[in-house]
Amino acid sequence: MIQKSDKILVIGSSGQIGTELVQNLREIYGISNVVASDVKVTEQAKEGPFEVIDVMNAQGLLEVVKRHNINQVYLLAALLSATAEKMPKFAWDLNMQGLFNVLDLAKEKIIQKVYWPSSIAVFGPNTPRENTPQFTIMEPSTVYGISKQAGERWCEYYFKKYGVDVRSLRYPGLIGWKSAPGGGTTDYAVHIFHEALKSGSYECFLSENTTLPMMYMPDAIKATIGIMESDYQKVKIRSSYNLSGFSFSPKEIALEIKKYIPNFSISYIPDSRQQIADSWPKSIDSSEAGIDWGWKPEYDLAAMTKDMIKNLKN
Ligand code: AKB
Repeated sequence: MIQKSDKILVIGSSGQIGTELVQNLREIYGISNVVASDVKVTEQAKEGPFEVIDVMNAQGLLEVVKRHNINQVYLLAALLSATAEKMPKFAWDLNMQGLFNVLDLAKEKIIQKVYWPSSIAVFGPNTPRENTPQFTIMEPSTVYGISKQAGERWCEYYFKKYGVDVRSLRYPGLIGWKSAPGGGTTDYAVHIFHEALKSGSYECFLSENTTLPMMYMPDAIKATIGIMESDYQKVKIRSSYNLSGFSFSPKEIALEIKKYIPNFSISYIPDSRQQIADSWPKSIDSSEAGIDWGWKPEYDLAAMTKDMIKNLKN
């Protein structure tokens, strides 16, 4: 439920999700009620309230929260899968300490609601890969996945022990035209569009039949704001919800792009990200999210491709 008094802080607001989330939240809550923040000043600072926040600095975070009377925090600052493998200790520190600093604000009742994203990376090589259920084997083999799985456990713990209203989604790979992804294994699904339009060819870092769960950004934003605005008692899972859009492989998305750019060509040179992708599910069962708070995706591969090409051409 939206309240006039809501004052929202988005941490890590200049990233792939944050850029679009801030725009959407501002349309709903008003520009002055949504404070964007990142570790450094970005172009976003010109569009509305903006603060420089290092989420590892609990005192600095508290000062901003108090100064703006913040009651909801969306914590998006994190290192993604591929980057985290390059700096495991820093990834663990950032992904965990950032979460604790925000959860503790809610535990102390300084803020009322927290959004924290999890990921399909919580699953691992022993997880059933097709239509992966909400509750299943979770033995992540990446630093990012380990930090997300631990984060999920802490979210549920803070909910049960301290009554913290924390909500979370396990994002699949996200595809959007407004902002670039950074450091993920699913990033190819965005780069491929830019390269197809720029040079007509793309060298993919995953092999042709690597099927992964993906989602178009408008659906991801709808789900994110949707779970945050759902009634408290409807959000029954306080670790993180499975979230699904559609699944495809590099070969399948290339074929879809060819419908608009017939001469487009793709080649495959798998790198270290292949191993990460091979440990993740191919498709996700998100029926709990549908039953509990009404999740339903709108876009499939064809609709997403059409919209991406139209917008990137513009
Ligand atoms: C990544 O590839 O690391 C992310 C994710 C699936 O969480 N996009």
